[in-house]
Amino acid sequence: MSQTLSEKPITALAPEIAPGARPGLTRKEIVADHPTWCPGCGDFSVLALYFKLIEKRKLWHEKITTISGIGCSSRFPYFVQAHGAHFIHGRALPFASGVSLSRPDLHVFAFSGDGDAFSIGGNHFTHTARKNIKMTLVVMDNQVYGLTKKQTSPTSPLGFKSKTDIWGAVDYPINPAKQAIAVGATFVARTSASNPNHVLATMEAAMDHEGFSFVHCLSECVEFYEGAFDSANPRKGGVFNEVPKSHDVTDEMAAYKLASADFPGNFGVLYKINKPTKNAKEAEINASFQSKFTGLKDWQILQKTFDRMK
Ligand SMILES: Cc1ncc(C[n+]2csc(CCOP(=O)(O)OP(=O)(O)O)c2C)c(N)n1
Ligand code: SF4
Ligand SMILES: [Mg+2]
Repeated sequence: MSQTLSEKPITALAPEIAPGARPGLTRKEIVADHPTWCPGCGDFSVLALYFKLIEKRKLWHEKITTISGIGCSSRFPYFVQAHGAHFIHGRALPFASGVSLSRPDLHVFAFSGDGDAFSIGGNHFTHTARKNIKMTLVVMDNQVYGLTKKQTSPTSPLGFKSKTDIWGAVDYPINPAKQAIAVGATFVARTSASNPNHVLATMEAAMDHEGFSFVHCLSECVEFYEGAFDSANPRKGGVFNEVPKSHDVTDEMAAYKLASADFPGNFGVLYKINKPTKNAKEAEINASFQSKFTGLKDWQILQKTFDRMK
């Protein structure tokens, strides 16, 4: 990156552009490697809208981090020219939690697949949500394991034929939005890669939420589950029903009921409440502790703690 870092106090977003001030990133600056997804994969749309979000909100490289687990969808950070990590299968959230808690000045985005987030990473989803750690998790749900070439995932519908269920899936699928509300996520939204404007608006609202924001994004795997989301796509004869304007997003029971509607259900923000984040609570504890050691450097405080333990 050729630009020098700003000396100004760090904020999550770049300031208004004044003459001579550092501008936000352009799409050209944020695009990395050529995506290796199959032509027509829904994940292309999510990536393009992430670039748009970064450009629109004038984020700088060091103000955003992109973290993922393993899967086709989890290749995401490879294609973003910014800080990030393609981490272990199912473990994007613990990694993202560490970044979020130690760097309150930037926004953490985690991208997962349905298998990564709800199968191997299912426990991390629960605990990150209940702790209300500030970050945005976008799950690109294609209702199949794409990377490993068509196994049943936790969101595959009953009867789905795959390499692990050759006679059709017999296990009841989970409903990601319902699960997110139940485990304590403070922002829960549903969108679809086939509706670009909706994806962008949803990711933007999620980013602005002060807490754990979860975006369930339908993203078709054209190779192993073609047509899975046609019923939610008006261009394919389906319907894209938005969350009714009358819906109270702070009403947990109403949100749960709305999230329970038969597939494809309603799209938009289903649930949003404000609750102190783990980030804020830990910062408070740290500040009160550090106030007892004014004038000392972090390592000196640590040394004092070790000395006490002798
Ligand atoms: C510990 C471990 N177990 C299993 C795998 C094999 N594996 C890689 S990706 C994947 C599933 C990916 O499915 P999903 O998260 O839905 O992503 P998609 O490829 O569909 O985008 C599996 C089982 C692995 N890499 N590591
Ligand atoms: S296998 Fe499916 S999910 Fe993976 S890149 Fe191809 S279309 Fe996308
Ligand atoms: Mg998948």
